[in-house]
Amino acid sequence: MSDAAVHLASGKVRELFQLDDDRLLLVASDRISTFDVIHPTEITDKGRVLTGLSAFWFTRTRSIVANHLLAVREDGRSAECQRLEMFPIECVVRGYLAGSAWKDYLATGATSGHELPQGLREADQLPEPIFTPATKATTGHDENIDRETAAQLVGEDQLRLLERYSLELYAFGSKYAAERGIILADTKFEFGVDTNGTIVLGDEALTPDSSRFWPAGEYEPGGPQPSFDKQYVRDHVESIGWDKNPPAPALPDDVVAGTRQRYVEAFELLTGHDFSSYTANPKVVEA
Ligand code: Q0N
Repeated sequence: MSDAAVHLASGKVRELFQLDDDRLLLVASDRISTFDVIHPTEITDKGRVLTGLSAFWFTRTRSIVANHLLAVREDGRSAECQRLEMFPIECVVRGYLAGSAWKDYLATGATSGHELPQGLREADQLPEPIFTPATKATTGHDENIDRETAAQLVGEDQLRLLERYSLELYAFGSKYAAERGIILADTKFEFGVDTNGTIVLGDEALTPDSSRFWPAGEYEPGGPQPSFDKQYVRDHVESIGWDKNPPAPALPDDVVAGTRQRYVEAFELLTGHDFSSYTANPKVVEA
C-alpha cells in the first residue's frame, strides 16, 4: 500500500484508506461472513476475486454510468478509486424474490413499496426487476425503504437517475451472468457524486458479496436457493449446530478449499479469464 495512507473506514470484509484529497484505496480482504458474522478462517484469494470481478464489470458498464475505479493494483485485491460524496442509500435491484424482500412479501404482499402479484413462491422470478432502496445501517441490518422515503434522502431527480442506472446495471449483469450459468437474483449498488455533481458508481459491483449468485443448474423455486459461493460454509455451520451468534466457528480445510474453488469458478465463468492470468496481471479484466 502507499505510504501515509490514512485508514478511513472498515467494513466487515473491506478496508478503505485515503491516498490523497481525490483518491481512496479500497482493499478487499479474504474474510468471509455467514449470517452476518465473520469467521476466523480466511478464504485464500477471495479478496482478489471480488476486486477482479468488480473491475471487470466497471470496465463493461462505463456506457451505462461512470464508476470510481481508477486502477487495480498489482496485488489484485486493492483498487485505487476516485473519492466521491456517497448517497446515504443502498440501491438494490431484485429480479427474484429472496431474502428480506421475501420476508416483506409474506408479511405485506409488497416490498419497498412495490405491490407484487399474489401466489409468488420464495425464489420465484419477479415479473420484472424492481428497484428496492434501503438505508445503510451501520449496525445490524439494512432497512428496506419505499420510494418516497428514498426521495426524501437523496432528492426526487437524483433518485430517478439512481433507479435508472441501477436497473440498467442489473439488466446488463443478470443477462451476462445467465448466459454463463449464474442467476443474479439481486444486487446492491452504492453511488456517489464527484466534484462536478456527476453521479458515479462506487463500492464493489456485481460481486458475490454484493449480490445473490445462484447456480442456474440447481435453480428450484419454492424454497431457499443454494448460494453459488457460500453454500459449503453455510452447510458446514448448520451441520455443526452453530447458533449464528458471534463468535463464528473456524472452518475446516475442505470447506475452505471448496469455497475458494467456488469463488474462483464464479470469476472464471463470468470473466472468461483463468484466475491465474488475473493474479499474474490484474489488468486482464480491464481489457
Ligand atoms: C465510501 N463507503 C461504504 C469499504 C466499503 N469512492 C468513494 N468515495 C468516498 N467514500 C466511499 C467511496 C466508495 N466506495 C464507501 N464508505 C465510504 C462502504 N465501505 C465500508 C468500508 O469498506
